[in-house]
Amino acid sequence: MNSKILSIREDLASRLKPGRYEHSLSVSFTCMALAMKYGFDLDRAELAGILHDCAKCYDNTAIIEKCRKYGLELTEGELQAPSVIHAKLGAFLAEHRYGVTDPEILSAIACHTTGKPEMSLLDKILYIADYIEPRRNKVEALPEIRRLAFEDLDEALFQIMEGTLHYLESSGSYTDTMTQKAYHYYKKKKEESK
Ligand code: DGI
Ligand code: FE
Ligand code: FE
Repeated sequence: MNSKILSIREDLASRLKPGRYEHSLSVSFTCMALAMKYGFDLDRAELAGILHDCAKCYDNTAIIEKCRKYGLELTEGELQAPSVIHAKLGAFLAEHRYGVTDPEILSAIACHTTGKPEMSLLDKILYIADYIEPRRNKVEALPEIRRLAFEDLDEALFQIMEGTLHYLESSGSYTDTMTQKAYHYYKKKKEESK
């Protein structure tokens, strides 16, 4: 086992609410399961998963304050959809509080909420694991998407992006530019591959 992982877990268990910590553990194991299927390093997948929501120990106001304090620039869209910002601060904390230097892990944490065009394998694994982890139960299509995640990673990615966008639109939430860019990129890719 990666020696860092136990001390990171201990720290997160003391900072996150129990449900959020449980979700983080569940995402880390789901990341490892997807890494087994698609051939990615298990320790790196686990680390991305356990840390992905590390900024969620703060509320959105505190998250924005911390971004200002650490010089992390926020776009107008992010300020209008503040629930996406924990991903950016999370990547910063992963590096500066937890000592992660692996750029692929930091990238996966930074884009785990919105996705982005041209995602790496680890970016996709974390984005999908966050959505399908066994403790999640809010989305009706989850059983089908869980099965799909282990059959066709890109199709699962697309369906999750589409479902998230529909959900945000139907609930009247502002959708961040990156959420839209990511969706349109993968929609075009899917159409071109037909
Ligand atoms: O942190 P989690 O709850 O595990 O999940 P997450 O990081 O995927 O997303 C956190 C929330 O952000 C979730 O309720 C969906 C929402 N979200 C994702 N993209 C956007 C968004 N909210 C708005 N307003 N706009 C977006 O583009
Ligand atoms: Fe998150
Ligand atoms: Fe999460």
